[in-house]
Amino acid sequence: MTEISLVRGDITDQTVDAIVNAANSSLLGGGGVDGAIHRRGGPEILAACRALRASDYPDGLPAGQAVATTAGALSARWVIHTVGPVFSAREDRSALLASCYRESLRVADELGVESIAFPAISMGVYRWPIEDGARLALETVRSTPSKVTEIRFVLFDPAAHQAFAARL
Ligand code: AR6
Repeated sequence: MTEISLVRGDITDQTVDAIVNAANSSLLGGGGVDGAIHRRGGPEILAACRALRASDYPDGLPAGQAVATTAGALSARWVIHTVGPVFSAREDRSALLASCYRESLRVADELGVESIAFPAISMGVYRWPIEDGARLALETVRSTPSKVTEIRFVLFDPAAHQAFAARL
């Protein structure tokens, strides 16, 4: 049984086995939750991302995929970086957003992770509408078989927290 919970707050404060980063394809940092994770996790995370770029992703990590690194100075053991799609009103990119959650859980399973924290992937800079993003996030994790026993959504802004709470 997987327990799904919601918390309003900062994902870098969470004590879980893995936290998920809403990264960009470069894996080299950015703003939003990505900036917060690299700031608090320290340079070890960036070094691990650079190594992954050099070894496995010379052209960057494609949207919808996920990859793990150390969590550096964070209390989590791992950071699972995933790249959400930029929202488009013309093209339905829901499958890519669902893939972010599924692939993150698959990587978590490979690592033996029991507890994981997700941010609202694509629902900031990438402009995904929050109600739809919340529905898709919850439906996807509920329908993805995994050995993870605790899935925690950590919502930074009140509107996102409200949208997830309305759906849970
Ligand atoms: N903890 C939890 N959630 C947070 C935090 C935090 N510390 N900080 C922001 N959020 P975003 P995206 C929320 O923009 O839309 C970056 O520059 C935020 O309020 O971080 O996937 C990357 O490098 C929003 O609800 O990610 C990429 O270039 C949610 O996290 C790009 O932004 C996601 O917002 C990715 O955009």
